[in-house]
Amino acid sequence: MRNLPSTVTILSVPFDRGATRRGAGQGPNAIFGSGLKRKLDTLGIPYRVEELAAPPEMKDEAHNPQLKHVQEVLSINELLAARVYALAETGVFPLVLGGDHSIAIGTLAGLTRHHRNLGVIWLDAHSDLNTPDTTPSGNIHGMSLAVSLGKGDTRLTSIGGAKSPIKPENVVLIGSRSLDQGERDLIRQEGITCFTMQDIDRLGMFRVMEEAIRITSAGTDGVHLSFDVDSVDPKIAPGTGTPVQGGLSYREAHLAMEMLSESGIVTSAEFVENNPLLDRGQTTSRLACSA
Ligand code: EXY
Ligand code: MN
Ligand code: MN
Ligand code: MN
Repeated sequence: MRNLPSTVTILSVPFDRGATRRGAGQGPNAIFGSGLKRKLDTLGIPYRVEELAAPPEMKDEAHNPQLKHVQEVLSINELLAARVYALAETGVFPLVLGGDHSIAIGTLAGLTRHHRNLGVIWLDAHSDLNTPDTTPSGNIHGMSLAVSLGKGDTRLTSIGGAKSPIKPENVVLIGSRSLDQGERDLIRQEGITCFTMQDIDRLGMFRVMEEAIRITSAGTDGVHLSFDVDSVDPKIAPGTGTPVQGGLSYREAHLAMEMLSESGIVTSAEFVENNPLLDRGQTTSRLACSA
């Protein structure tokens, strides 16, 4: 049994300055090209599509190697936060298509202006919990969850204005297998639930998802799914800029989505890091449209 959202607005965000490798900016078009609209029509879900204009590329005048392309990241995320907030206020399901994972900053800023106590399911090979002090790359897509927990550069944490920061106890990481030391420290300090690939091997995806659903829906007023396609094994989803071996199988990824759909808890979602320039036969985009 599925619970389908009543109206969806797809926000296409062709932005990839939060990552080193370019190409995720072409992710939304590749997903449309792989049949997303047909799929939604078949399921009978009414939707609208809006594309956010990517900010003009700026010369990184005050280049900060710990915070690369911060001006462009600020600019797209302010825009995105405002749109997501407006949609959430009118009861529409925001479905954000990235773009690199730095756009989660805007999505979550908009959502937490509307929701007082949001649950977050973060499916990702990484945890994106770096700050300018811990980042090994300076890439902001590796910092988005930390920013949404109120940690890091204040220009980033204040995107979207006054909001209720996400509480660490409402966050569940799934599929983690590439964590930097600073990220591990933060997970421990903040008590964030983290189901690594080893946990999935041992417990099975079914139990992991049961727990994730229980934790993120307990006392919350909405649940956001942040789906980084690099959570899936690169053999199945090769079109991504920071692939890590040993990821989710096709069936594990499907089971996760099926259980979330049945639970009816998800109030918004984003699909990010799909890079068609690195994809083979658009298998990653097709996976994003499969059901
Ligand atoms: N942890 C690494 C960094 O911060 O540079 C890699 C982050 C990759 C982020 C990808 C999208 O999830
Ligand atoms: Mn990510
Ligand atoms: Mn990732
Ligand atoms: Mn399925």
